Amino acid sequence: MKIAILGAMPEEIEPLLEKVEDIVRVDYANNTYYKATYKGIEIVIAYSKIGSAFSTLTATILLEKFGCDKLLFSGVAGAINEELEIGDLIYATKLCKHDLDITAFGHPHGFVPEGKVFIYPNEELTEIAKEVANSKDIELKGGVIATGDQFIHDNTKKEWIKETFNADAIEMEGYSVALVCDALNVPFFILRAISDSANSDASFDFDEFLEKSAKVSADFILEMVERV
Ligand code: 4EH
Repeated sequence: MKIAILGAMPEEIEPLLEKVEDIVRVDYANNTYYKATYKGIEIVIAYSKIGSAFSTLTATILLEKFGCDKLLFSGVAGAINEELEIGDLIYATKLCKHDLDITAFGHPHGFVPEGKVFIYPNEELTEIAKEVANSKDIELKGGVIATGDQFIHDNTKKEWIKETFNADAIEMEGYSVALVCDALNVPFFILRAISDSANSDASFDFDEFLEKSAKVSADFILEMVERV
Protein backbone atom coordinates (compact mmCIF):
# COMPACT_ATOMS: atom_id res chain seq x y z
CA MET A 1 0.00 0.00 0.00
CA LYS A 2 1.20 3.48 -0.88
CA ILE A 3 -0.85 6.51 0.17
CA ALA A 4 -0.78 9.83 -1.71
CA ILE A 5 -1.29 12.94 0.39
CA LEU A 6 -2.00 15.96 -1.73
CA GLY A 7 -2.38 19.67 -0.96
CA ALA A 8 -2.63 22.65 -3.29
CA MET A 9 -0.33 25.16 -1.56
CA PRO A 10 3.02 24.71 0.25
CA GLU A 11 1.35 25.71 3.53
CA GLU A 12 -1.01 22.74 3.18
CA ILE A 13 1.74 20.12 3.13
CA GLU A 14 4.39 21.73 5.37
CA PRO A 15 2.79 20.36 8.59
CA LEU A 16 2.93 16.88 7.01
CA LEU A 17 6.58 17.14 6.00
CA GLU A 18 7.46 18.09 9.59
CA LYS A 19 6.04 14.82 10.92
CA VAL A 20 7.02 12.16 8.39
CA GLU A 21 10.29 10.22 8.11
CA ASP A 22 12.79 9.03 5.47
CA ILE A 23 11.96 11.88 3.08
CA VAL A 24 13.27 11.45 -0.48
CA ARG A 25 12.67 14.38 -2.87
CA VAL A 26 11.79 13.56 -6.45
CA ASP A 27 11.50 16.35 -9.03
CA TYR A 28 9.17 15.50 -11.90
CA ALA A 29 6.96 17.37 -14.38
CA ASN A 30 7.63 20.84 -12.93
CA ASN A 31 6.86 19.75 -9.40
CA THR A 32 8.43 18.16 -6.32
CA TYR A 33 7.16 14.90 -4.84
CA TYR A 34 8.22 13.78 -1.35
CA LYS A 35 8.41 10.05 -0.85
CA ALA A 36 8.34 9.32 2.87
CA THR A 37 7.13 6.96 5.57
CA TYR A 38 4.77 7.56 8.47
CA LYS A 39 4.67 4.90 11.23
CA GLY A 40 6.11 2.46 8.70
CA ILE A 41 3.53 3.25 6.00
CA GLU A 42 4.74 4.36 2.58
CA ILE A 43 3.41 7.74 1.50
CA VAL A 44 4.03 10.29 -1.26
CA ILE A 45 3.33 13.95 -0.47
CA ALA A 46 2.99 16.84 -2.92
CA TYR A 47 1.37 20.22 -3.36
CA SER A 48 -0.05 20.72 -6.81
CA LYS A 49 -0.16 24.52 -7.07
CA ILE A 50 -3.53 26.27 -7.10
CA GLY A 51 -6.54 25.28 -9.19
CA SER A 52 -8.06 22.42 -11.15
CA ALA A 53 -5.49 22.22 -13.97
CA PHE A 54 -2.48 21.81 -11.68
CA SER A 55 -4.31 19.52 -9.28
CA THR A 56 -5.42 17.23 -12.13
CA LEU A 57 -1.80 16.91 -13.24
CA THR A 58 -0.42 16.21 -9.77
CA ALA A 59 -3.13 13.72 -8.83
CA THR A 60 -2.54 11.83 -12.07
CA ILE A 61 1.21 11.65 -11.47
CA LEU A 62 0.75 10.49 -7.86
CA LEU A 63 -1.34 7.58 -9.09
CA GLU A 64 0.23 6.73 -12.43
CA LYS A 65 3.92 7.43 -11.88
CA PHE A 66 4.26 6.87 -8.13
CA GLY A 67 1.75 4.01 -7.99
CA CYS A 68 -0.25 5.33 -5.03
CA ASP A 69 -3.33 3.21 -4.40
CA LYS A 70 -5.18 5.62 -2.11
CA LEU A 71 -5.32 9.42 -2.13
CA LEU A 72 -6.03 11.78 0.75
CA PHE A 73 -6.37 15.51 0.08
CA SER A 74 -5.56 17.91 2.89
CA GLY A 75 -6.13 21.65 2.80
CA VAL A 76 -8.31 24.65 3.56
CA ALA A 77 -11.65 25.86 2.17
CA GLY A 78 -14.07 28.75 2.30
CA ALA A 79 -17.30 28.21 4.23
CA ILE A 80 -20.64 28.46 2.45
CA ASN A 81 -22.79 26.80 5.12
CA GLU A 82 -23.37 29.36 7.88
CA GLU A 83 -22.78 26.67 10.51
CA LEU A 84 -19.14 26.27 9.49
CA GLU A 85 -16.66 28.44 11.35
CA ILE A 86 -12.98 29.15 10.75
CA GLY A 87 -10.94 26.12 11.89
CA ASP A 88 -13.83 23.64 11.47
CA LEU A 89 -13.11 20.40 9.60
CA ILE A 90 -15.29 19.31 6.69
CA TYR A 91 -14.93 16.27 4.46
CA ALA A 92 -16.59 15.99 1.06
CA THR A 93 -19.65 13.73 0.88
CA LYS A 94 -19.63 14.64 -2.82
CA LEU A 95 -17.91 17.20 -5.03
CA CYS A 96 -18.97 19.35 -7.97
CA LYS A 97 -17.39 21.92 -10.33
CA HIS A 98 -19.38 25.12 -9.92
CA ASP A 99 -17.82 27.04 -12.85
CA LEU A 100 -18.32 24.34 -15.48
CA ASP A 101 -21.00 25.92 -17.67
CA ILE A 102 -22.37 24.76 -21.01
CA THR A 103 -25.91 25.71 -20.02
CA ALA A 104 -26.12 27.48 -23.43
CA PHE A 105 -26.70 23.99 -24.86
CA GLY A 106 -29.36 23.02 -22.34
CA HIS A 107 -27.11 21.15 -19.91
CA PRO A 108 -27.32 21.71 -16.15
CA HIS A 109 -24.62 23.69 -14.34
CA GLY A 110 -21.55 21.57 -13.59
CA PHE A 111 -22.32 18.98 -16.27
CA VAL A 112 -20.67 18.06 -19.55
CA PRO A 113 -21.63 15.07 -21.71
CA GLU A 114 -20.08 11.83 -20.40
CA GLY A 115 -19.17 13.57 -17.14
CA LYS A 116 -20.90 13.76 -13.75
CA VAL A 117 -22.21 16.76 -11.79
CA PHE A 118 -21.22 15.04 -8.52
CA ILE A 119 -18.33 12.68 -7.74
CA TYR A 120 -18.44 10.63 -4.50
CA PRO A 121 -15.44 9.87 -2.28
CA ASN A 122 -14.67 6.40 -0.92
CA GLU A 123 -16.97 5.16 1.84
CA GLU A 124 -14.33 3.16 3.74
CA LEU A 125 -12.02 6.16 3.98
CA THR A 126 -14.98 8.24 5.14
CA GLU A 127 -15.69 5.66 7.87
CA ILE A 128 -12.05 5.81 8.96
CA ALA A 129 -12.34 9.60 9.22
CA LYS A 130 -15.43 9.26 11.42
CA GLU A 131 -13.56 6.77 13.65
CA VAL A 132 -10.63 9.18 14.03
CA ALA A 133 -13.03 12.01 14.89
CA ASN A 134 -14.85 9.88 17.48
CA SER A 135 -11.75 8.50 19.14
CA LYS A 136 -10.03 11.89 19.35
CA ASP A 137 -13.22 13.79 20.20
CA ILE A 138 -12.75 16.04 17.16
CA GLU A 139 -15.77 17.67 15.55
CA LEU A 140 -15.97 16.59 11.90
CA LYS A 141 -18.70 17.64 9.49
CA GLY A 142 -19.53 16.19 6.10
CA GLY A 143 -20.94 18.18 3.21
CA VAL A 144 -20.98 19.11 -0.45
CA ILE A 145 -17.74 20.69 -1.60
CA ALA A 146 -17.84 22.90 -4.69
CA THR A 147 -14.67 23.38 -6.72
CA GLY A 148 -13.97 26.16 -9.22
CA ASP A 149 -11.05 28.12 -10.61
CA GLN A 150 -11.90 31.23 -8.61
CA PHE A 151 -11.17 32.44 -5.09
CA ILE A 152 -14.70 33.31 -3.94
CA HIS A 153 -14.91 36.53 -1.92
CA ASP A 154 -18.37 37.74 -2.74
CA ASN A 155 -21.73 37.03 -1.10
CA THR A 156 -23.75 37.00 -4.35
CA LYS A 157 -21.50 34.37 -5.93
CA LYS A 158 -21.43 32.39 -2.71
CA GLU A 159 -25.25 32.35 -2.50
CA TRP A 160 -25.52 31.26 -6.13
CA ILE A 161 -23.19 28.30 -5.53
CA LYS A 162 -25.07 27.41 -2.35
CA GLU A 163 -28.43 27.45 -4.15
CA THR A 164 -27.31 25.77 -7.36
CA PHE A 165 -25.32 22.87 -5.85
CA ASN A 166 -26.46 22.82 -2.20
CA ALA A 167 -22.77 23.35 -1.40
CA ASP A 168 -21.36 23.66 2.12
CA ALA A 169 -17.77 24.65 1.34
CA ILE A 170 -15.80 26.02 -1.57
CA GLU A 171 -12.29 25.44 -2.87
CA MET A 172 -10.34 25.10 -6.10
CA GLU A 173 -9.02 21.53 -6.43
CA GLY A 174 -11.28 18.86 -4.93
CA TYR A 175 -13.43 17.98 -7.94
CA SER A 176 -10.47 17.65 -10.31
CA VAL A 177 -8.63 15.37 -7.89
CA ALA A 178 -11.84 13.37 -7.43
CA LEU A 179 -12.24 13.06 -11.19
CA VAL A 180 -8.76 11.57 -11.59
CA CYS A 181 -9.22 9.09 -8.73
CA ASP A 182 -12.72 8.14 -9.91
CA ALA A 183 -11.47 7.47 -13.45
CA LEU A 184 -8.55 5.34 -12.21
CA ASN A 185 -10.62 3.55 -9.54
CA VAL A 186 -8.44 4.75 -6.68
CA PRO A 187 -10.17 5.32 -3.32
CA PHE A 188 -9.92 8.98 -2.28
CA PHE A 189 -10.97 11.31 0.51
CA ILE A 190 -11.09 15.11 0.51
CA LEU A 191 -10.63 16.96 3.80
CA ARG A 192 -10.61 20.71 4.34
CA ALA A 193 -10.41 23.00 7.35
CA ILE A 194 -12.21 26.33 7.01
CA SER A 195 -9.94 29.36 6.46
CA ASP A 196 -12.55 32.01 5.55
CA SER A 197 -16.23 32.50 4.74
CA ALA A 198 -15.95 33.30 1.01
CA ASN A 199 -17.32 36.81 1.69
CA SER A 200 -15.82 40.31 1.45
CA ASP A 201 -13.46 39.50 4.37
CA ALA A 202 -12.25 36.29 2.70
CA SER A 203 -8.84 37.40 1.47
CA PHE A 204 -7.96 38.89 4.88
CA ASP A 205 -9.27 35.89 6.82
CA PHE A 206 -7.52 33.54 4.44
CA ASP A 207 -4.13 35.19 5.00
CA GLU A 208 -4.68 35.15 8.74
CA PHE A 209 -5.93 31.57 9.12
CA LEU A 210 -4.32 29.62 6.26
CA GLU A 211 -1.46 28.18 8.31
CA LYS A 212 -3.49 27.33 11.37
CA SER A 213 -6.37 25.71 9.45
CA ALA A 214 -3.96 23.85 7.13
CA LYS A 215 -2.37 22.29 10.20
CA VAL A 216 -5.76 21.23 11.61
CA SER A 217 -6.43 19.36 8.37
CA ALA A 218 -2.91 17.88 8.05
CA ASP A 219 -2.88 16.57 11.63
CA PHE A 220 -6.21 14.83 11.05
CA ILE A 221 -5.02 13.27 7.79
CA LEU A 222 -1.97 11.77 9.52
CA GLU A 223 -4.26 10.21 12.13
CA MET A 224 -6.17 8.65 9.24
CA VAL A 225 -3.00 7.23 7.65
CA GLU A 226 -2.37 5.12 10.75
CA ARG A 227 -5.77 3.47 10.37
CA VAL A 228 -5.96 2.97 6.61
O1 4EH B 1 -5.77 26.64 -3.48
C1 4EH B 1 -6.70 27.71 -3.41
C2 4EH B 1 -6.32 28.68 -2.33
C3 4EH B 1 -6.89 30.06 -2.50
S1 4EH B 1 -6.25 30.99 -3.84
C4 4EH B 1 -8.04 27.18 -2.98
N1 4EH B 1 -7.86 27.02 -1.56
C5 4EH B 1 -6.96 28.07 -1.09
C6 4EH B 1 -9.10 26.82 -0.77
C7 4EH B 1 -9.91 28.06 -0.45
C8 4EH B 1 -10.78 28.73 -1.32
N2 4EH B 1 -11.10 28.53 -2.63
C9 4EH B 1 -12.02 29.36 -3.18
C10 4EH B 1 -9.98 28.68 0.76
N3 4EH B 1 -10.88 29.71 0.70
C11 4EH B 1 -11.39 29.75 -0.56
C12 4EH B 1 -12.33 30.60 -1.21
N4 4EH B 1 -12.62 30.36 -2.52
N5 4EH B 1 -12.95 31.60 -0.55
C13 4EH B 1 -4.87 31.80 -3.22
C14 4EH B 1 -4.70 32.17 -1.94
N6 4EH B 1 -3.61 32.80 -1.51
C15 4EH B 1 -2.64 33.10 -2.34
C16 4EH B 1 -2.78 32.75 -3.66
N7 4EH B 1 -3.90 32.12 -4.07
